[in-house]
Amino acid sequence: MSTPLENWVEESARLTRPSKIVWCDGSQSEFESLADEMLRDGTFLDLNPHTYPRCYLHRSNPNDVARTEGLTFICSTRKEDAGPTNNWMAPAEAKEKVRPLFHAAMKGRTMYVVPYIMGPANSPYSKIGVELTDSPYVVASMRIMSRMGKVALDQLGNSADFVPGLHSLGDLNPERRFILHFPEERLIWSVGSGYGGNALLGKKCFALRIASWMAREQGWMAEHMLILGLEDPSGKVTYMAAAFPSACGKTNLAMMVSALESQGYRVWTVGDDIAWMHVAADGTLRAINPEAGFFGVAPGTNAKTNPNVMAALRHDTIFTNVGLTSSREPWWEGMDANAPNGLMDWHGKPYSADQTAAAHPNSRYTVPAAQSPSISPHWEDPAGVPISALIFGGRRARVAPLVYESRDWRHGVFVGATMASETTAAATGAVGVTRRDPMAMLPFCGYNMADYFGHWLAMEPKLKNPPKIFHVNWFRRGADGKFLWPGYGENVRVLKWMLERIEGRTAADDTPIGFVPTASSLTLDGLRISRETLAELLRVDGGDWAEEEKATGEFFAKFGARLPAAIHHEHRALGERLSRASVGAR
Ligand code: SAT
Ligand code: MN
Repeated sequence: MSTPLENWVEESARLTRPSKIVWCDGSQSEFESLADEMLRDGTFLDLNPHTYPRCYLHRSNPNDVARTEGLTFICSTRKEDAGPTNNWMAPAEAKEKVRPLFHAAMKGRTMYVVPYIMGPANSPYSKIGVELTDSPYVVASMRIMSRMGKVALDQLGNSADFVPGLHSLGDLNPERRFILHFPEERLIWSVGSGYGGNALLGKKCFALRIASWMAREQGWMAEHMLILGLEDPSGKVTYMAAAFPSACGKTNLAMMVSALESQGYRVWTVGDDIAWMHVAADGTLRAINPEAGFFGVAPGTNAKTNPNVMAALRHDTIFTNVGLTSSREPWWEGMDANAPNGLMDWHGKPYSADQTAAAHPNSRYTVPAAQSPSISPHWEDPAGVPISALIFGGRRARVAPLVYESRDWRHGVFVGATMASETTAAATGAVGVTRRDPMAMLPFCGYNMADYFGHWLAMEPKLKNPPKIFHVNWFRRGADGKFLWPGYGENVRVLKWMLERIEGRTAADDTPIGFVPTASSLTLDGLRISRETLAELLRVDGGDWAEEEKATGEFFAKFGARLPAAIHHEHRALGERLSRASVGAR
């Protein structure tokens, strides 16, 4: 008798016609032989074995360098269940359209069967996926990003309880690229891309789009959030989860070297991108990081912005689309001051100074989480870590102050639902355009976002002590266009304020948008920042917020009658508080 997994592998092989099927065990020797094969065919270039042992550079096809949101679909039976913010195709139609692209797609190639666990191996919150792929780069990346191979197969046994994901590089033509999610059968199909979130199916496809659907059905949360622990001088660690859109600094925040270390505050990393959160028997919200590695943006990463990751990626790391120095070391913009002589760009061509960049702006490192000096001793705790604060944030040149605290859970959900951010290179399309990105889940929510807001609201009564909800903005700019806040390790000052709010120990101004720190409640010693700059960082501008309130209304209108009444209520309440304040100010 064959198992459900064997049946699906066989059925997929009949469709894709690989010349060989390899079941991956996740071992070091398997990785080494894959790496050798990729070195031979040019998929991998080796890096300096003395300074970057067991590290590789991969150059992707130049038309395949980021997630392609326009080619990503939620294929639920009913269009309304995908909602107005997702692309939708009916399941049967989607399969009819895309099946031909899989037909004999693996001819002359190997099909790798990649079983993996999202979450620590022995956690009740973990889930199993299996990816079938013809890309050895994907196999090598999945081995870093998840618990891959024998450990997953052993845990699965003969069970049918896994999320199947079929992936083929196809011909890498964006015209024939589709990333399809069938949430009702928990199935993923991805063809035509070998890149990151399009191809490592455990990550955005499973751990967010499919998992968010499952989480709503089962009463938990799958969120685009980092998880960190803030240690105070007494040694107590308070855990926080934070949602920011792609390429807005989640990894750097999660791995921060605290500017207040001498005062006893340090940050421990649990996760940098995705949080699965469940209500435990005692009513606490417990988070696990379903991933095992970091797939971080390289440009801008350096010894100042993220010293922990710089240390982590000195061995056993895969680099994608970065530059290559003459001593075979990876290089990217912002790593150090000047491009070294003899540099090759991400296409493999000699770099010249009139070029915009040597590394692609969405170039990445893929590194095992355990290699970070900041990794939390609890990062693989099967019970997860208890979350005391949820943080939302985006890239906003104006409007949003450095930090504010929502009035309560329901208002916090509204704050998350109204998040906006300037777009980045993590997805194809224009960069720097402000778009609404609720909870940083716009590209990742596997169902109607109005229902998603409803799900957030429905979590509150299950929680004994709902986490406090905050909003941050590290990216506010002054009239001269320069960032007002130094960011990075200095962000711990904001985390410390949050901790003191959680513990009821510090002051805030009650403003129409929520609680904003008083100038004296932030710990600023050792930081050179003028009183004017600080005032500007914390300012709630009535005019800007009136516009914001209007734009929010336009965004919400998309959801029609499906938008929860509580969200409408919060929107109206904000409007009223803003107009009362503007009358008061006159
Ligand atoms: O391409 S990924 O989705 O893996 C990275 C990101 O955009 O957050
Ligand atoms: Mn992400």
